[in-house]
Amino acid sequence: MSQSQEPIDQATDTDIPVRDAGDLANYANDQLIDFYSNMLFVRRFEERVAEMYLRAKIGGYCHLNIGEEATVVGTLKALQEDDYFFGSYREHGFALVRDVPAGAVMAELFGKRDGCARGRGGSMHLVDPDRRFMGGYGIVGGSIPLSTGVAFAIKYRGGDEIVMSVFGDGATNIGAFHEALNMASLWKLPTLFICTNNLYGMGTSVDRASAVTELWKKGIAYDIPGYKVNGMDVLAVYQLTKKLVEEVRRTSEPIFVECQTYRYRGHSMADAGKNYRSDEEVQSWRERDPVENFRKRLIEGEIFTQKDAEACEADVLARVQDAVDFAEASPFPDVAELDRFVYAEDE
Ligand SMILES: Cc1ncc(C[n+]2csc(CCOP(=O)(O)OP(=O)(O)O)c2C)c(N)n1
Ligand SMILES: [Mg+2]
Repeated sequence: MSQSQEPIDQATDTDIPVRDAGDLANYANDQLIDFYSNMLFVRRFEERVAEMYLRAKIGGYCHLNIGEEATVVGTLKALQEDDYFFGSYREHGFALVRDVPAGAVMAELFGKRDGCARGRGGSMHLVDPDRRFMGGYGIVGGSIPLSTGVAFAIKYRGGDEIVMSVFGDGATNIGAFHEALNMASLWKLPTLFICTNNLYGMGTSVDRASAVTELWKKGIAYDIPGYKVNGMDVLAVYQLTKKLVEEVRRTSEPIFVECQTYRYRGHSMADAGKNYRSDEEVQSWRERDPVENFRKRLIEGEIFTQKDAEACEADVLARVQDAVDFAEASPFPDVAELDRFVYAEDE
């Protein structure tokens, strides 16, 4: 597989184009199909999560990645296995792409014992330290200082891993975001900060909440280079992120990326997503659908056929069903164990 050798120029003014995709020819067929099947898997998994929520199999808060699949897949696929990932509460898709077993993710959403947090965390607190998937956090911006702390630990012990820290547009208005970016820059910590700008923090649009609406600029105040990418195009996201992951690893200095994306559904399962945006707006983003458009592109580019796409769909649906079956079969945690994991246990 050969990557595009185009230089990556840093965004330095307001006129930067939203970076668009590389050529299919720069990728091996297997990799393109892998990107597609991962995006489709996130889409179908999340649709099933919504259904399971309405069937009261899942309780509490529940935020879906539907619409954001290109950003989820394009960013995470650029990370190496021993790199660390931190996310927000909108993290189901990231867990799946990080290869946390889908059954363990669904079981966690069901609050079951075989969940990836043993049924203690639920939707917002998926975690899998073995895969360096460090969560899943309910506090907006709360994971950003933690991810910076892990980057400090890597540097302190002389490792060559990096940290990918993913958060929403709303999180960039939180004090902890600014403190963490300042420290990451001052101490040159290997962190790739990724902002998923889906235009809203709950029902509040970016321009009502943030004095600076070009979010990629927010790192520049701390001398952190900023980039913006079309977050609806998996190749555009992957191509840029891949280069920046290696840049962070090489220099041990932080970089900031804004992925312009959109969530089709409401903020959470409790929000219909209709009061603060128009149907036309949602429709205009649906026309840029990352999954549909990529499938068309792969068929037109003769990477796979319509028949292959159907086989992929069937395989994805079967795997989602397996995850649901696994979650159903798993028991709830024993009530007698309610206070386990609150304190460290002797070996
Ligand atoms: C510190 C804090 N303040 C407020 C909330 C309530 N809250 C939950 S999600 C959210 C919006 C965050 O939006 P954004 O960062 O853009 O992420 P998105 O949901 O769009 O992925 C808010 C205000 C919270 N969880 N934590
Ligand atoms: Mg947002």
